[in-house]
Amino acid sequence: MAGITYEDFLDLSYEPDESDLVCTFRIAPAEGMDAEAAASRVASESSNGTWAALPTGEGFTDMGATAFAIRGDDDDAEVDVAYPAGLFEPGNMPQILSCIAGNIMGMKAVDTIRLLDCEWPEATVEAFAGPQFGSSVREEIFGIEGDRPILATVPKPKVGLSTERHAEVGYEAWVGGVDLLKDDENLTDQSFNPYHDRLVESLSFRDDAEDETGETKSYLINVTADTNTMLERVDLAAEEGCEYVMVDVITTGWGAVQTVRERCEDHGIAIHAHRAMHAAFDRLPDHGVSMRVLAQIARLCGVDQLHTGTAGLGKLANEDTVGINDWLRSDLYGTTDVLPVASGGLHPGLVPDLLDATGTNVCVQAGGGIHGHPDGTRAGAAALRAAVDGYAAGKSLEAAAEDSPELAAAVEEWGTETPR
Ligand code: CAP
Ligand code: MG
Repeated sequence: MAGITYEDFLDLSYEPDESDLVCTFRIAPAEGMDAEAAASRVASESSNGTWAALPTGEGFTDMGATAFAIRGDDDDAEVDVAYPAGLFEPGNMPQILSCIAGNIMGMKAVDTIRLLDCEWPEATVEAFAGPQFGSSVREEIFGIEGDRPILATVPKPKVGLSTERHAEVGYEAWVGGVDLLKDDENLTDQSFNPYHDRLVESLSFRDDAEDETGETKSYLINVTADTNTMLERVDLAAEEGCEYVMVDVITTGWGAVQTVRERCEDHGIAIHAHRAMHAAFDRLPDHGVSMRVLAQIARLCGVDQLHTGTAGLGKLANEDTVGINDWLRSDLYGTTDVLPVASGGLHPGLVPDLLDATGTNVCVQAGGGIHGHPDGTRAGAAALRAAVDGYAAGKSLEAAAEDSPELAAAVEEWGTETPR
């Protein structure tokens, strides 16, 4: 029967149009399948084909993708696939992902498949809101001039602290020298620390900390929930005077992130994106969706800050922090950048190596590395601040520690080692 078959999705002479979305996959074809056969099946299933030959003709517009480049061999191939613009609903990230990272992740034609990278065409990018503030939060919210990262902390233990104790820990950290207090990813509206009480209490302590230090302090409350509840929480946060909210963007889902982004623009507040569960997609090197692509999606959907790891220095496995951060700052048809957040097992002794790797246009976030300080939260925050101020002033960690007993105590406690 004439019609669409898998062969129609492979054309090694095809040159992508500038309106095509080009995706690069790493593919391990299944037994008995060569790279070309696997590549054509991936292009087919992710656009408009299926296992059976299909009739075409009147009333059909061809939205087929084309596998146009194959590198490597039949065990491990890198494949470029071009998707025509008309395949996608403009500005609908869930729909795009149902194509390029949908059924193909489970196809029997491949043993493993990983979406490594995307080249986003201009019209596709422009259909998304993109970030409102990006790295300009450093100046716009905090008025930080010069070469120092935003410093953030998350109270620990991550859940279980009462509202009052949580807010007091935040106060100690602010006064000690951090800029931003953030909730942990699994703290939302539990009975031991309800959302609205925490919001009001924390902002009251924030005001005290600002009065005491003369610096701008801010609080990121975690609004993560179903979409309607998130919108209510965003409204409340804005009404009470927050500059930011935090969303667990992977567990929440990108459609909800897009909706929250719109509401945040109504209020002029920024989004801090926590990436809890990203490793379910990106940890296995041969399968899933790379953190690079998740970061691209986050930028299109409009988050302002995004966790991208610690360049190998922290407690969690992370992939290519520096390359991802470069992408988040790269020119994307004039789209605002995203401020990378380094977090997970950081402490003051790691600051010089971290900032050497990431640069200073980042947010440095430490939980245990502040609250686990032998002299408590305030001293822990002072130690982290001394480490970044020392770095900005061109001092070695040792020299900075000579001027700061808190930093000296932190280095004595944790050295410059990566925790596990
Ligand atoms: C860090 C953290 C963050 C992780 C997330 C935690 O605490 O609060 O959620 O950094 O990882 O719960 O682990 P510590 P990533 O500073 O005490 O490690 O940034 O890689 O997404
Ligand atoms: Mg956390």
